[in-house]
Amino acid sequence: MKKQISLLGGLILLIFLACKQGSDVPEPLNIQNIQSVAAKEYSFTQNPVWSDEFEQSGLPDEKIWSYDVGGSGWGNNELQFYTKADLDNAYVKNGYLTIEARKESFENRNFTSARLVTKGKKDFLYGRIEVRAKLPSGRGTWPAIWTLASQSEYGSTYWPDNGEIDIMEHVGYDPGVVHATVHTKAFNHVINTQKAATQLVSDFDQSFHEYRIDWTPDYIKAFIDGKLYFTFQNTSKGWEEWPFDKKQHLLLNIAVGGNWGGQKGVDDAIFPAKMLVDYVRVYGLNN
Ligand SMILES: [Ca+2]
Repeated sequence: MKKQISLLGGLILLIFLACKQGSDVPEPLNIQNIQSVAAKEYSFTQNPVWSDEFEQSGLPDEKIWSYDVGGSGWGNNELQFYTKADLDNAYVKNGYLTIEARKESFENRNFTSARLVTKGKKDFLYGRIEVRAKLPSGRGTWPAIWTLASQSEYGSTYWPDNGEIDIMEHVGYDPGVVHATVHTKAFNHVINTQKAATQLVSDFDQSFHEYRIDWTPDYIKAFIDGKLYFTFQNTSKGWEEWPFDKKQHLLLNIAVGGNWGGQKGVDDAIFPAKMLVDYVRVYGLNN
């Protein structure tokens, strides 16, 4: 009986200790705590902060666009010479910008084309970028809708240290396969660590499609006609992985040949090759 009493006493003591310990357990997370650790929701301005609908015929609007000029190969052994303000290679008509790659000798090259850039005119940090375009087809074409950093702020070399976002790339020998890609110092194609995804767009050269990215402090997402197919998260491990907290600018071009576009050669019979752009719309990030 005595033993039983001491057992009962021990049990009561254990319950008491358990209850006391229980009071040290942190309170369960309340709803507010949960919300503070959930992913931040971003939204964009209802109207574009800038856009080009390409409604004025002639050369592209010089308030928005400049030209990268030359036949240097552009780091990729590309075959074209990019001309400056030449209506043969870049013109606006009937509501569309056309970039036209042509087979013709010019300077040191056998092809001409154009590379339009907004650098110094329309530079932007974060936002939703929409470009509605119909792409060229044919082996050897390499159209691109993309962004580069407007200043060299990080690292020792402008590229890839300061980042590149490819909203749309397509190589003619692989028809319909559209690529979205991010390049940084840690992730780039030279060391085969680039971050990328593809989406099949079988009528890429017959129909217009909207190529888009949403760029926020936390992620870059790529869409075609509103369908998400690529997400690159900010790793928060420094500029080597995420240099995308500085201004970038937009580029539109058709390259000919090159390390990627020319992997299966160039079909001379496909020229002229045209990319038509219906609009470029850039929306700001809401606070
Ligand atoms: Ca238009």
